[in-house]
Amino acid sequence: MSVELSIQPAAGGGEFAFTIAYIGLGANLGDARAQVEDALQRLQALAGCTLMARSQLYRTAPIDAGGDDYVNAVARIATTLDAATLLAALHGIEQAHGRERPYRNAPRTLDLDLLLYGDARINTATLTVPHPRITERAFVLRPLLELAPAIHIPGLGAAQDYAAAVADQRIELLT
Ligand code: A4P
Ligand code: MG
Repeated sequence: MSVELSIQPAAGGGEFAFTIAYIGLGANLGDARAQVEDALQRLQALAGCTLMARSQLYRTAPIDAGGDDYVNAVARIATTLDAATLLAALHGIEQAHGRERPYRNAPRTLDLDLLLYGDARINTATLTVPHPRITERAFVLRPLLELAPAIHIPGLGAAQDYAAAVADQRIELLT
């Protein structure tokens, strides 16, 4: 079950260009579930973004990381922001949750990854899209496929084709 929300046209009804993007959300410090829920609200409230759909919440085993189980989810947004501006906005939401980065893959109050930005392929010093590990993680693939079962990842093909390879990673729906 995903929650669908409608996009509101700009005031005046004029045409406007937007891009469909997918955001991965994760947390495993503090009240992880509440933090992911709050981040979804903040995504909806971001100027230039409309939350189109959100996956259910999943409890997942840490991958390449230690600490507690994670709460993960994926959101689909429509945005008029360019990818770099969107990433900066995501970092702002992380900071609002007191995100600290003591070492790579450290436990975190909130992590927001830009998984997909339309069909763009981006490689800059600060942004790689599609997210480089998108096909290797059940905590991304499962909620992404819940929202978009037929989605294609630019340069990699159908996301569904990668599901079997991550079937050994523990992931369960949060109830
Ligand atoms: N960056 C480049 N491309 C992107 C992008 N597409 N989206 C840069 C977001 N950020 C991007 O990110 C490090 C740098 O990546 C940023 O400065 C940004 O400019 P970060 O958020 O500081 O660090 P991170 O999250 O530890 O790095 P990364 O590479 O996103 O980590 P991963 O690979 O996403 O792994 N296990 C479970 N079960 N659930 C999880 O959510 N997350 C991780 C993090 C490990 N294991 C996990 C989970
Ligand atoms: Mg990150």
